[in-house]
Formats: sequence, structure tokens, C-alpha cells
Amino acid sequence: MTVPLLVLSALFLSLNSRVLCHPLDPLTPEEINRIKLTIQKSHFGSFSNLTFHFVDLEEPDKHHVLKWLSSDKHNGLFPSRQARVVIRVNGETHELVVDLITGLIVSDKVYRGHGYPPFTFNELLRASRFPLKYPQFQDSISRRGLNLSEVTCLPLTTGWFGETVTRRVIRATCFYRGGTSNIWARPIEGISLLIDVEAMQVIKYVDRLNAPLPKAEGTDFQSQRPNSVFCNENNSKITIRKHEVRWANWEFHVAFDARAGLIISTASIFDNIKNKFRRVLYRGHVSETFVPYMDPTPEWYYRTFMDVGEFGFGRSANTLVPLIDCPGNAVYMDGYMAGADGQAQKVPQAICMFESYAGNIAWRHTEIGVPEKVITSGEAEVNLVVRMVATVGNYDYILDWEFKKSGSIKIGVSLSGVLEMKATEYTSTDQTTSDHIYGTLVAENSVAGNHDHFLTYYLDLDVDGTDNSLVKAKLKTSRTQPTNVSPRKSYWKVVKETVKTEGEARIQMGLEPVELLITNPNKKTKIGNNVGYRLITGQPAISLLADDDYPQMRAAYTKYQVWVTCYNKTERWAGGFYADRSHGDDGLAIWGHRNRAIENKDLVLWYTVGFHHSPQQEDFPVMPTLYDGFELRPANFFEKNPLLQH
Ligand SMILES: *[C@@H]1O[C@H](CO)[C@@H](O)[C@H](O)[C@H]1NC(C)=O
Ligand SMILES: *[C@@H]1O[C@H](CO)[C@@H](O)[C@H](O)[C@H]1NC(C)=O
Ligand SMILES: *[C@@H]1O[C@H](CO)[C@@H](O)[C@H](O)[C@H]1NC(C)=O
Ligand SMILES: *[C@@H]1O[C@H](CO)[C@@H](O)[C@H](O)[C@H]1NC(C)=O
Ligand SMILES: [Cu+2]
Repeated sequence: MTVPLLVLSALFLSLNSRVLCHPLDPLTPEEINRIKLTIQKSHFGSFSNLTFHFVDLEEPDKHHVLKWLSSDKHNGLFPSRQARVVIRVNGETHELVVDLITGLIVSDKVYRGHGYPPFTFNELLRASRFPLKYPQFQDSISRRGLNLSEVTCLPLTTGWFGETVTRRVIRATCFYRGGTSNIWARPIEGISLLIDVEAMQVIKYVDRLNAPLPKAEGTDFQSQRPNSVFCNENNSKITIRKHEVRWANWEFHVAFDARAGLIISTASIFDNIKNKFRRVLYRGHVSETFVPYMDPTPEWYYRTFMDVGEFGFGRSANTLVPLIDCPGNAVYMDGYMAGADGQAQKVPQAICMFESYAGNIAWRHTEIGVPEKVITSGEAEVNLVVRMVATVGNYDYILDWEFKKSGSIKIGVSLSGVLEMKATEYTSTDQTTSDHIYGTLVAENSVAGNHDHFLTYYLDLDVDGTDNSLVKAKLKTSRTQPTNVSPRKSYWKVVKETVKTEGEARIQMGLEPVELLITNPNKKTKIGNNVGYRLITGQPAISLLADDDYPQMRAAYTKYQVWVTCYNKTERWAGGFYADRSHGDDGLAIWGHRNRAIENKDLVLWYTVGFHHSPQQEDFPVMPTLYDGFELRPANFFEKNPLLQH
């Protein structure tokens, strides 16, 4: 398609007055609205079916960002500011780059590959209301003796199973409220509607079976008032300038966008001995999630969600509630994103930051070896937590980045919310086997299905500089020949191997004792150790699906917990950018197979936090939080324990 690319908008002439703090600042609401106007004033504006699916900062080149940050940044404007925009118009997907300084659409490409951009909130809302007006569905409901006004339908993405894809569709699944707010507990089993979200048409309607409706009693979870165990003073020790945060020895940038949600950038830690900030993490965020259910039956097989790419974690972000989501000393940051019409929408209090004192000890020692004295010294651990919460349908993901004065960054995920449940005729486990029900009977007539959660993190580490290496420090048992000076027969030693290529950097944890380090081969401590950061992993969990199963082809990267690839700013979304109905021909598994050299290069570490979730009765009607995470911990980065550097 040839189009006049340059569309000048007079609105941009006033832009010289823009004040920018940091080149990675998220788009402001004013910028989002200007992008909308620019596109509406172009030839795209004549289409009634123009919808905005992705509007985000076009990431500037890293070396420009670093150069600007290291100069006297407060006296200059970053020279470029562009947005990447994906729209649907007239049945096509367009990828645009809008220059925010000149007000021009500088690039317009039609995307013709597999997969579709994320759904807009409007599409999901319309599709979920649509069944209620659909005569066949109305018949199915009245045949079951149910009241249509008590039915809620929810839109689920449908994945890809080898079929030719020509339309953007969702599957509506419906639930009966009838006295409960826990709609997920009362599925109306057997009805499935496949809906074209653009034409708003039912493509396929099936009413296959009629399991009893689980009862409403005992399903509610609305609780007590929040019990405040938190202190209520806010915290003046956190300094926030727009998106730049300073706390203790840390300095970093916090951003919000519709897709990734919370993004941490340019995190550096102050080194008292070197008397300067040293770089640790250039950018980090959740890149994709993969949540496959283990029920192959017709109403359930397609439930293989990739929430970040299909919906967006930022789009699913909640306004955080003080004293439930964040303690009383928290400070908050709002988030902005574009709606389906391109207009800026605000998510108030999308991110919170607070000092956390969990009663832990940062370090301690009692010395009794000094004559006539007992010396005890130590320090309480106080960390800074940056948090957001995404609710994607039934599930709630609590995403934490915890910065420690020791130099560690602990990244955690807590799962909560309501399980996806299936109605069944069974009222007791004695009547069935787990083979039949693909999950656990958690209440009478309710099966909570087995499933996984994989959250893959993008971690562009720049440990004390841009060029880094991946080092495997293997712990190997060594046998000795017992002699008359040592009766020992064995010990372990550390054997370090620098990983040369992307292919060797795909790692399944737990198979052998190994510590993974991202080192800077160009920097050594005074006594000669390579400067580095160590990845301390959580539970080893990789996908157990067959490699040739369709959902696994789309999320092939979940077969390894760790990947390391060369930095390439367009390679950010582990499941591919167009995740809805993707075929697995873009994404981390494809990039990693290029097998580029990764020694002393700008590297990106990808780590997957995985949960195999076989539900238990306590997960009903709402699930107590389940935690896993990982830590990036300095390894010969400092000359000594940085907690003693003051
Ligand atoms: C989009 O809207 C235009 C007019 O605004 C119409 O001509 C066209 O058929 C529509 N395309 C689709 C795929 O609905
Ligand atoms: C259906 O629900 C509505 C609203 O709750 C109520 O007014 C109506 O009486 C119900 N109808 C039946 C048949 O239960
Ligand atoms: C702390 O609280 C005071 C008074 O409520 C408020 O004015 C101030 O902005 C708060 N500080 C931060 C960092 O939120
Ligand atoms: C960067 O990534 C894109 C998308 O995967 C790819 O097309 C391009 O070749 C990559 N560039 C380099 C230098 O590897
Ligand atoms: Cu789960």
C-alpha cells in the first residue's frame, strides 16, 4: 500500500516548549492525544473503523540515551522523541512511527505476517455483551431455566491450532451470577460462542452439554475491611522527579505502558569507594506470560493465554488500593495509555513505591573470640519495593521489584485471584478420577483445572558497562587421593565457563549445580575478579507440553528458564509482538536459534518465573497469594560488602 507518509500537523509547532526529564519517559497524555490527532488528520482519519491497539514510546537508541544521561542532562533536550503505533483500519494492521518533534508519520507499514495486535478494551467489552442479545444464546439460557439478566459473559482469546486465520476472534464463555460476585465459580458449561470482534458476528455457536450449575453458596470472597498492620507515615526518603527515583544508594527510572505495565530502566547503584553511580540494569519488565490449561476437551482446549501480548499487563493494571495493595507509607505514580480511539486514559495510582521493613536482618555477627567482650553488630534490612498489580480476567498478578542496599534486585510475582472453574456433575472426588476432570474438585460441581503460569522477564543488564558475558560457574565434585596429610576424599570446586553463543545460553535450571553470572570482562575489582551480577533463580519450572503441541509452538521459549540473546531493541516480546493467534514464527525461541556470539557483547537475559498449578481446595473461592521470584545479586561487583561503605 502506498500512502503519503508525511502529514504535517500544526499542533506540533508548539512542541518546542516540551520539557523532558529522561529519554525513556513514557508518553504523556498530551503526547498520546497529539498522536491520535496526527493519525486522524492523515488519510486514516476517513475510516470509521480505525482503532488503536498499541501506542508506545519508540525506544531511542541505547547509545544516544547513555550519552545523554552521562552529559549534563538538565541543560539539554533529548534530540528525538518518537512513538510506535499499531492501528487496525479497514481490516489491515498498520505499524506507524510518529515523530513527536516534527509531528509527522515517518513510517507506515502494513503488517501481513501471522498474529494480531492486542485487543482493545472496547472490543472485549462489546464481544462480552454480544451473546446476551443473540437469540440462540437466549434460548440456551431459558432452556436451562436461567435468568438472562443474571448472566455475565467474558471474552477469552482462542489461541492457534493449525487453522488458517483470517479474522480476529474471541470466545465468549458465560457465567451465572445469581447471588454471587464470584462469577468464575458458576460457569454455564457447554455453550461456546466464537465471535468476530471486528464484524461483531457469531461465527460458530455450540451448545453441547449441560452440566449442573455450581451453587452460589460459599463462593463469595468480599471480605472484611482492610486490617491495617502498616505504619501510616509516608516516606520522605524516596525522591521522585517525574519518573526518576532515588532511594538509598539506588537511582532508576520507573515507567508504565499498556503492554508491559511496570518498566524499570537505567538502574544504577552508588559505589562509595569509586564515588560514582555504576550501571546495573538498562531495562527490565515482564515480556510475556503463557498460561496453558491442561484440559483438552472442546470447551477448554484453546485456553492457552498469552496475556501480555493478547491484552497487555498495563491495560490490565489496577488502581492500587492503599492498605490492601500497598502499605500506608507508599507513594504512588499514575499511568497513561491510549484507548481504542487513541485518546489518553489515566490509570490513577498504577504503581506504588514504599520502604519495606519485613523484620529481616541485612547482616549481623556476634563475636565472642575477643577477650572479655561480646561484640554484636548488624543492620536491619530496609528495602524499596516498586509494585504494580495486573488483573487479567480471573487472575491477579502482583509484580514487585525490590531494591536492596546490598546491591540486589529481587523480582517477585505473587499470584492471587479466582481459579478458572468448570462445572461438573460430580459432587465428590470418589465419583471420579483426575484423568476425567483435568484438575481438582474444589467444591461440589466445580473443577479447578490444572494449568501453568509462565512470566518471562526481559532483563537488559548492563553490568558496569554495556558489554557483558554470560558465565556458568559449575560446581564440580573433585576426588582426592587420601594421603597422610589429608584424609578427605572429595570436595567441590568452581569451574567457570564463558558461554560463547546464544545456542549454549538456553538453560534448564536444576539439572546440575551451576551459578549463572553476567560479568563485565572489561572490568575487574582491585584484586582481579571480574565484575558481575549473579542470577539467583526461583523454582525450576518449564513447560511440560509436547514440542509439537500448538500452544507450545507459540511459546517455545518456555522450554528453558534462561535465555541470553544479543541486545536488539526490537526484540522485546518473548512470544512475538503479534501474540494473538501467533504461529510461533517470531519471538525469543526464533531469535535464540540465530546462535549469535554473545561473549563481551551487549546482552539481554531472559528469565521465566514458572508455576505448575494443580489447584487445591484452599484456592477456592479466592486463592491465597502464591509467590516465586528471582534475584539479581552483585558478584564481585563491589570491593566489599556495600552495606559497610558508609
Ligand atoms: C471500514 O470503514 C470503511 C468506511 O469508513 C468501509 O468502506 C470499509 O468497508 C470498512 N472496512 C471493514 C473491513 O469493515
Ligand atoms: C430475573 O432477574 C431480574 C433482576 O434480578 C428480576 O427482576 C426478575 O424477576 C428475574 N426473573 C426471574 C424469572 O427470575
Ligand atoms: C507525604 O505526605 C504529605 C502530607 O500528606 C504530602 O504533602 C506529601 O506530598 C507526601 N509525600 C510524598 C512523597 O508523597
Ligand atoms: C533485530 O531484530 C529484528 C527482529 O527480530 C531483526 O529483523 C533484525 O535483523 C535484528 N538486527 C540484528 C542486527 O540482529
Ligand atoms: Cu494458577
